[in-house]
Amino acid sequence: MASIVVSLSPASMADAPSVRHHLKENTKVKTNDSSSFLRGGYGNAFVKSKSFSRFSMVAAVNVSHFEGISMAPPDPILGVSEAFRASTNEMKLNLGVGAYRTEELQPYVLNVVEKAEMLMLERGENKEYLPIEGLAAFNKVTAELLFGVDNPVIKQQRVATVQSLSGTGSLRLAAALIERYFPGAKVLISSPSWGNHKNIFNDARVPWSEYRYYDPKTVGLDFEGMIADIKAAPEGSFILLHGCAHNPTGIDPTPEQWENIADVVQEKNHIPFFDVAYQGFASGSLDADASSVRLFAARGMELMVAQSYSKNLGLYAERIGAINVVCPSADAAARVKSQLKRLARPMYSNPPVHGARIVANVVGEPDLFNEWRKEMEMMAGRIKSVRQKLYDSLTAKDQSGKDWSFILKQIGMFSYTGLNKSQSENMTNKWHVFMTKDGRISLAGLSSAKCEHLADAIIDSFYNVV
Ligand code: PGU
Repeated sequence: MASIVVSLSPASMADAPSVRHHLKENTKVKTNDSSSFLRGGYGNAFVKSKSFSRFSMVAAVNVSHFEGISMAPPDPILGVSEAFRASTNEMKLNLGVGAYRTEELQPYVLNVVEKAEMLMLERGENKEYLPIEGLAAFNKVTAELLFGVDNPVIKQQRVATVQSLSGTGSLRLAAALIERYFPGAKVLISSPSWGNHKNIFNDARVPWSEYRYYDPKTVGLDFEGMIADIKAAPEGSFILLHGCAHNPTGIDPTPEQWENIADVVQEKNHIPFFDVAYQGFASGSLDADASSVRLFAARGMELMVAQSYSKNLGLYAERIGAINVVCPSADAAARVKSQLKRLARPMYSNPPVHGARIVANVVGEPDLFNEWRKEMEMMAGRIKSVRQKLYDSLTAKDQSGKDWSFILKQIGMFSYTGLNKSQSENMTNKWHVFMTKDGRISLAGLSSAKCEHLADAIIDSFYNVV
């Protein structure tokens, strides 16, 4: 029910004593008909005025525009961090978000990042707007890092690179390009995938469907299902592929399987669309982790790649990444870039400079670059060592003979434990292990000291909860 407030301005009130008698200031008049008000539009919705001969009456219509909005559910991943912060339990462990922690479970700022920031301060760089496409030095090094400096796509200037708001923003910009230039084209997403993929394409109004990826029976890749679904997709679909360290499963195709995937994608005239959020973080090697993308590029295929520096440089909050579109010619790349800029301009105008300068300095300066590689190996190494320790603890504690070795086969930040929703809830409610409800745990948030506790929690949840 809408309420209407009718008020009179003091001047008009003075002129109209008889009206004042009947209409006191802020008299509320109730009405059921909010629709007629809404039809009137929102431009001057709060105030409707009418002139009478001796006074002017102003009717302020006090209809709430926001009261009817319902509460959104918490985000399945970032909501876990909120719940973790709210918990006061001493044993609490945050294995929800994919963010690297030290052995002391503290956030980690890379030494190379601090060094790059010192350099930036010394240089006294300004805070002027960047161009819409971002920092030129960043765009150059980010594409080179992805494809390799000597890659023909780089040499022939066939890559349209636009700095965007980390991995998420880069995917969103690419989704906007698909929506505008490939109307009706479908994006195929792996089942399962990083939860935000579906949100991104939904919000961009790009139709999507899923291809089979994970086989719970083997706790491995359903390669035949994947190939069959990619084959069955309408010709010219966009196939979203995780470049390395598939999230959430930690299961990647082998090099031979990547070749087969490329065969089918090519056969069906699909467009490969890579999400590379973990370059260097999966194996510790920047080149090895980019090999899937390079394999497709080497076939002369057109493709898109969204990049993120959240994990490999620990720049989570700087929102630094890029969208790269490999085109058939330098001319086409220039045109595609111009359209990406045109899409970015009304969305966020231009990207932030700080993270872009950090990346440009670290990747562009040989000393910092080598130091970065060592730090990345260290981070990837710590994750591998807690992965091993978790496996050892599970095998030592679980007397049933269950084979936990799938944990060792998974790569990257995550382990997909196979725990279902209620088992995952038990992990949190009983053991204070905060994690997503799909059974994924972020090993980047685990310390050696907590491996035993985690193994106890997993065994209890696995055997005692259905
Ligand atoms: N793509 C994949 C496959 C990811 O896992 C993530 C982050 C992104 C893109 C986006 O990362 P940016 O920070 O935008 O560069 N996934 C993490 C982080 C939390 C989240 O959901 O944003 C995760 O825990 O899955």
